[in-house]
Amino acid sequence: MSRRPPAILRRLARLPRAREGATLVEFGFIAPMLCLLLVGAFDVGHTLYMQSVVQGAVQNAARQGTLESTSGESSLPRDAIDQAVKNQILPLNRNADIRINRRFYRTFSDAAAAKSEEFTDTASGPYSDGKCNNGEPFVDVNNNGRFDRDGADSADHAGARDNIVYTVTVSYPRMFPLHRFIGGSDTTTITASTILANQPYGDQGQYGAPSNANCGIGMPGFDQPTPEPAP
Ligand SMILES: [Ca+2]
Ligand SMILES: [Ca+2]
Repeated sequence: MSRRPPAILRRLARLPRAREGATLVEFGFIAPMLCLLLVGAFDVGHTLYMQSVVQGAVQNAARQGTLESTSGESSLPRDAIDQAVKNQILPLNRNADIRINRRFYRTFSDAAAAKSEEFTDTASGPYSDGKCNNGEPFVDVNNNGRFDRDGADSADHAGARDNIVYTVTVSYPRMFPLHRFIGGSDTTTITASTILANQPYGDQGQYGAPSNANCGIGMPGFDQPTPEPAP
């Protein structure tokens, strides 16, 4: 008469043929990858949604900005437009940093080119840096007394028929911690811009002949647009 092996040994003997729980083990292997894909999809989806909201707000603000009441030196109507843009974005992310910039060009082609005003870089040394600084001479095409890397001028000086480039840059901490797994920035930055011509409520202004000026000293690697004050 043979004795039955202990229960624990019988269970161990069945273990190589056991299939119970295999699905759970397999899910354990793929779960991290699945979670990563879901977080990535949420992050991309939220970014696309923010992009569409910001672009829509920019288009609406630019249309209002072409009216005569928003042109010239007065900034009050423009402040109201900017606040309307912020009011559309902030409910989606209270921590968003919103920067708004207006620049103007006489023509659409100038706006599309965004060509820098010409300057003469220092021949050698730290100020031979592709930036306008160290008192380097530049051609002030738009006669505003400043070096303009984008060839544009402040919208404060814009008038009828001028073309305004309206740009909104929104930065906010990532909604989903994707960067902790795949690296990259912990901040999402979205930029939206548009170009619209001011309404023809008057004649368009004209620039005079370009003048010559000099950039400030500043630091190597940075434009120093404001000319140094006379000693
Ligand atoms: Ca330079
Ligand atoms: Ca200038």
